[in-house]
Amino acid sequence: MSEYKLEMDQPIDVEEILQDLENYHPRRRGWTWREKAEVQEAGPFHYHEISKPMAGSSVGLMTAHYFDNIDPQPMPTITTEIASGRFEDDIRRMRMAAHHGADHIMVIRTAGQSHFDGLIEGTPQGIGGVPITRKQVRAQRKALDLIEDEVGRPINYHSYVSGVAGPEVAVMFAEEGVNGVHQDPQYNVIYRNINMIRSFVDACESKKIIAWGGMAQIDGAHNANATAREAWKVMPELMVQHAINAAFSASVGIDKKNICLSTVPPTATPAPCVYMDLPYAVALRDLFSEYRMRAQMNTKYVESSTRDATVTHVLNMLISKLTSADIQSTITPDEGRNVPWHIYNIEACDTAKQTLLGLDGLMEMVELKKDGPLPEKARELKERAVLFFEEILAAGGYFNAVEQGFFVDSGLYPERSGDGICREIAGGVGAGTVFKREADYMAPVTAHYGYNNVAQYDPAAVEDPASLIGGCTLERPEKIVYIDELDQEDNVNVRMAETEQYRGAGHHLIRPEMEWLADGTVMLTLFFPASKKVAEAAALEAARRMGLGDPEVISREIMQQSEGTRVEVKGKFLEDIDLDSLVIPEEPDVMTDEEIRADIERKPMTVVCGTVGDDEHSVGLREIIDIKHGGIEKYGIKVHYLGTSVPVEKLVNAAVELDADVIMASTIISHDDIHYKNIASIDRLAREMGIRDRVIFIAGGTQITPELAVENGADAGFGRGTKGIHDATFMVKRRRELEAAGKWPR
Ligand code: Z97
Repeated sequence: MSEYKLEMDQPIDVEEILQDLENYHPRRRGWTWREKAEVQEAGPFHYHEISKPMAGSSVGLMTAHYFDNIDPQPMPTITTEIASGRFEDDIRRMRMAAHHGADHIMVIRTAGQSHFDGLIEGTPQGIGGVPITRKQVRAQRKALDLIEDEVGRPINYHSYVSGVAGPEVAVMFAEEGVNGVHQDPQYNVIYRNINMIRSFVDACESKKIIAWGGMAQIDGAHNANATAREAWKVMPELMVQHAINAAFSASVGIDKKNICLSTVPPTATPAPCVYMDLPYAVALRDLFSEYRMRAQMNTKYVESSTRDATVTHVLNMLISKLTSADIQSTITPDEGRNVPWHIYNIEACDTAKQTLLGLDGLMEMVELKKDGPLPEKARELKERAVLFFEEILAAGGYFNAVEQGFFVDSGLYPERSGDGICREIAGGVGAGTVFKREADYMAPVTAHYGYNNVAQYDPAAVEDPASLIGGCTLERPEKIVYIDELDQEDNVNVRMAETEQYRGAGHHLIRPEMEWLADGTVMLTLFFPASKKVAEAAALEAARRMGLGDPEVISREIMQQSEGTRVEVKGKFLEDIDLDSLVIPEEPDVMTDEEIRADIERKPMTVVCGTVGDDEHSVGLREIIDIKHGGIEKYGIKVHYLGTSVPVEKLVNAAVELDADVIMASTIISHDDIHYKNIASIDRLAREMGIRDRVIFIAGGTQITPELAVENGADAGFGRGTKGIHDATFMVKRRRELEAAGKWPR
């Protein structure tokens, strides 16, 4: 077995992962929940419900660097859903997602896999997801084993046990250490038109295997919400669907703490969504208190805007927080515009972490009302669901109810709109394929549902039928028949050979990427002062002229129909960038606080500063100078602040009068390049006054590019993200240089 380990400063080696896969077996099975941390402290903050920290490496929220890079982890499991179609590239995304806090990686299947009557083998490329095969699952579980060592937290791996081959897939998942699955026979029936008898019989077998594997199970009720014409009206039905699958699963033997309801807030803004969604969530918790909740944002009304999707997601998490969801999904704008890109997975993981941490401790301060519209509406929903159930019984049971179109009807039960999905009991894929087991039927396997006449061979083996053959593949993984590739054209080796020059320790070429290595995909955001139609056409034309291949508009937003439209375009930039040709600026080197302070003590330093020109911005400069914000005052530097809208002449004159060592000009407004023009004026005036060679001149502002500031006459320029310590380091070093050159003291 290889000793391969991930190194923080090296990309994961997918080729290494693919080595010796035939002998790789998962090191554990079953789902892992987060545990509450014993210590609810991180950095300067006290939390109330954070989970155990990641013991390895992670990437905290953007602002964490202000607080010692803390990365507290909320309690719910965080799911990311990956659907790029190439599992080898998804492996890299999994590592990124795990570092951003995902501990539940859900792999979406390729279109149509539900109708495959058996396992797929090899590693063909998928559409809208990956073909789930043993090799693909094994490679990804192996990669996740390495990734979880790196991040120091177990990672749950997940896909689907639905479709015509449900039980076969379930066995393969149990063998390969998959930790979570979607399994709900109602999904087969309603959404994939797979025969209902076949689906429910198969589900018995599948659920038995899921139970053996300790996997968490998510149901399919949310699909009604995404399908019904008016999603918020199917609330009673959603509860009925949850009830059927939850009770079914528990009776087959899945531990209730691993049975998760797939909850979706039934609506999204502009509806008053919390008013509608919260009673629904409360009703679910009341009815299904023994089960777990997997919360997912509403995607029925998602738009192709990251902003819009993010708000919907955050509102979803408010409901999750108020009602204690156990798993938080992070469905992304991918759903809206079919761009399953790395960045959206990661952004959505961060959105979840940020929101859930921001809402930490909420329930210690507020409580859900025990009277008024919340409990009244929750009760009403429960009553509607119970009545729905009674009508199913009156109709002769579930199968008859489906035949009569009870489900995914857009009326609020008991109203019916007559637009429900009807399936025939004797119809659908796989109809007529269920047979009663013969009296002498026997299967020498572990985790098998129903009649199994083992006693005919050995009464002692009744509790453990697999003992008849010395253990089945669930206990004896070496008995698994591993098939590598069946298709010589469509497989991972062929795909990876095509991108070889962009991979590996010594590679020299790089391309921008969104989902597949070197795919060259880029996105542009453009604003045109024009109507939507014109702006779209203009955006495509601009993208073409920039040299982008296959430009396509993926999002548009009207600002005002005549004044302008914001457009996002994706396209291909297929040129290679040679890493050796890049000029990479050095990281600013920063002196320690002590070193700077000692230098100022050795020799005092006076700074004269202000925001120059007609510019009233004061915050940035105050951040740099005020001791309150860790500015340069704290090192003992004497600062004369002249205020805002300071004429450049006044600043230079003050430098002369005060015999300042440093002129510090803040210049924020960048209209017509006025910021650089200000810099050039100060330089010129300082020369005219004869002080330029004995004063350090630095310029700062959010739009300042250091090189351009220097080109225009400053000794240094400081842009966005600058802190007082950067300026102070520069000033001290520059003064030392001048001293060494004999130009100081003046
Ligand atoms: C989710 N965002 O996490 P096929 N079984 C069930 C399902 O809900 C689904 C499948 C199978 C979503 C994931 C939607 N769910 C996407 C209960 C799909 C998928 O191979 O596409 O037929 O199976 O719930």
